[in-house]
Amino acid sequence: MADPIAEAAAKHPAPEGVVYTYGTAGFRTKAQVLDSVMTRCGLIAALRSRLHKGKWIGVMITASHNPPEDNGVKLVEPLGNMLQEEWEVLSTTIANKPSPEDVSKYYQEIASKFSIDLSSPARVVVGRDTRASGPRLLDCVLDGLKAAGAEIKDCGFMTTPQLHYIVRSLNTEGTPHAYGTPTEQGYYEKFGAAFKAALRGKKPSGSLTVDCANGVGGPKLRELIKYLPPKEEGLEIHVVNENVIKPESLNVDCGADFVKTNQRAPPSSKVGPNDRCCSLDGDADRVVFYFKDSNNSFHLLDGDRIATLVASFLGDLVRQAGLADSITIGVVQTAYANGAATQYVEKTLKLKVDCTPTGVKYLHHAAEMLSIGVYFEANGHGTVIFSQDTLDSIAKHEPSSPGQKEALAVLVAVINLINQAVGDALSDMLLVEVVLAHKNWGPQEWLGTYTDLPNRLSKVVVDDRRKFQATDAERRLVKPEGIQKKIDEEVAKVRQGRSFARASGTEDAVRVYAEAATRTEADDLARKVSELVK
Ligand code: NG1
Ligand code: ZN
Repeated sequence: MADPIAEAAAKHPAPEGVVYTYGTAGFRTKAQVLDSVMTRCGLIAALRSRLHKGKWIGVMITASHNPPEDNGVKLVEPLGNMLQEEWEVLSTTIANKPSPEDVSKYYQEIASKFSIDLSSPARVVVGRDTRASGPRLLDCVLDGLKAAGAEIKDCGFMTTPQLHYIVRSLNTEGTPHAYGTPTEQGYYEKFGAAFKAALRGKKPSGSLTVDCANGVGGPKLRELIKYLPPKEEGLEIHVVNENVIKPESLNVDCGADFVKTNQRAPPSSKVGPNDRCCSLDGDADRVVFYFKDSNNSFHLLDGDRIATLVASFLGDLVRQAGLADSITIGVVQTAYANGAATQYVEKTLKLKVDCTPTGVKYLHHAAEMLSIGVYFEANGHGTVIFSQDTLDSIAKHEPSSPGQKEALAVLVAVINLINQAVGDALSDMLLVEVVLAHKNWGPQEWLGTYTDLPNRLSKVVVDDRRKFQATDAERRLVKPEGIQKKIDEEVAKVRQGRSFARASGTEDAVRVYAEAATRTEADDLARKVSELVK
């Protein structure tokens, strides 16, 4: 009897000698070796949907900020979360099975292990970014899904957060927790209306120049603009780096990763002093802001800045609405957050800070423990999530003054403006603009809230990064033995020093972060710690 699973796997055989890992951002590597992985991810997605009783599961084909020749795939859970960890392991295992028969056998094994009825409905929604390898890899996913007998919804080009939005909306449609209309247009309608409502007649000053990394964010932002208030009343947006016709230009000399890593504007940037700019990454799930001051000095307003801006604004709204007794706000960061940002949240905003390992899933999980959890990685990935209790308290709160009523209205609109399924560059960008408009702030005032400690992030190539094992939210190394003591000794030599080394989850390297009171000390510390790691 024909075995459709083995047949699909045979159609896209695994190249020899490549070992795959479902890491922090799914599978991600050179596109030319991803065909077999894609088909197998289709199989996993169908199994996962069946385990969730036919709820929609998402498959996003993207390599985010990586170079154009790379690609990748990540799976999305029914409420728009990242794939559960146990299933990351199953995905890794199936991806590394050598023969089509092994793939089929393992597919059956997963079904038996979780008592999955293979004849029950499976539903999978697929999206992809603008990479040239996208259509081929999509076909590979579809072959897996068809073999597994899944119902398929192909959304074509999507930003990663749009796909998460659609997955969550499909699964909550018709329930009390309906998230939105499960279409791309539904996404624009929801966030466009929320932006208008959150501005409450305030007009953002000047304009915002948005660098779209020559990726999918460009055409999607163009579309979103049609649903925003006209520029005379709302935000004037200039879209740049939106060339998706030339996929080889994706993330090249532009985009959020370029700006954050190089701490400078894209070379093509032509904006004037104090003009607000932001850069999205290749799949529009992260954003960083920046500007040049009147002396032409570049200033980055990264994920830490977005987190502090948004947390302070939400804190004010909660207080002004008379809800401070029932709602507490917390900020979740990783060790890459600038020490000055952490101190500002704790000492000035007087809010609690949690630190988690790198990777959005850890931050999201920690934020879920809070009534309002603001979480951002320094590189611009992040969002805000509200617990159900918090949403209920806000919904039933009776304001006792016009001031409370106004604050409550802004708070409700801001909640709708935030993509709670996942960090979303477009939604985060509009959120920042709302906060700046309400505070009547330009980028200079935003920058003035605290002064970043000079810092350096370096990448050290090592023979085997698995030798580096970290603890304490990846701030300390337990292995190789003795290395942490040496790092501590170097840190103690500089003023306001802090440094840590950890194995990257997405690249074959160890990352070293160092900060200190001055640029020279930070650079020195990074160099010394890198030497220890080598
Ligand atoms: P790794 O390679 O594990 O450091 C990088 C980023 C993360 C996150 C992931 C997923 C840094 C220092 N690390 O992880 O924040 O964005 O990629 O894309 O920016
Ligand atoms: Zn991304």
